[in-house]
Amino acid sequence: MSLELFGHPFSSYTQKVLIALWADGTGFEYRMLDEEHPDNLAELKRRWPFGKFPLLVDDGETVAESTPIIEHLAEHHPGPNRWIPDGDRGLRVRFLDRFFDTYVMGNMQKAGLDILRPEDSRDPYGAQAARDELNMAYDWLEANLGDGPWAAGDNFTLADCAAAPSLFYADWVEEIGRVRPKLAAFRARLLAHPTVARAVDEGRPYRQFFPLGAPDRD
Ligand SMILES: N[C@@H](CCC(=O)N[C@@H](CS)C(=O)NCC(=O)O)C(=O)O
Repeated sequence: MSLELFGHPFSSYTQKVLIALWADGTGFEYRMLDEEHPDNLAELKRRWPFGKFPLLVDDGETVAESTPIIEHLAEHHPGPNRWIPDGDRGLRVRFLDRFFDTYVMGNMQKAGLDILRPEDSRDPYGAQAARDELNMAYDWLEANLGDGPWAAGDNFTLADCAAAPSLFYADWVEEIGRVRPKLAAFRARLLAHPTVARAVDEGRPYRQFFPLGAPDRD
């Protein structure tokens, strides 16, 4: 078996997959996407022209997109965690995974990355709309998260792999705040999970690259 993961320690979607790999104790070769490894970037683009990461390569087979990567791992390299349970609980996990990727991570990226555009190509209206929708997502989560401890109940699942990096960074863009105590407690619980704590630590040296400036916490 040869598993390679193309990614970067500060990338939220890379962290989503790393959390699953580490939690299962699955061995892999980390193909770091940075200036010191131009070959890795070239291979990423050759295998996946969109250039988005993470990307998994399993014995030569390319698997793109964080959720299908974790599903691929669950199918072909299962570990102790059940990333997507059967039945209604599994449906809830899949729904929450989509929710965190779309409404939290997606809006966090839109609001947070606008500043990287050339000044005359920025989209303040779109960035504000993303912030508004992020707040809507927080309110929805505050009202609809169960009593946990994890996103879909007692077990750490795919939904938590998506929730951890998305809430981690989203709170830097738009604070969850004290008005959403349940969501804030969930984020804190996620950050205390050993694999999430490791992902946060491995991303720490790159905090100066956070486009809006990283806050002095977490
Ligand atoms: N839907 C993709 C999103 C991946 C994504 O947006 N990754 C970011 C890094 S966190 C990226 O590739 N950014 C570089 C780019 O967009 O060119 C997934 O689930 O893996």
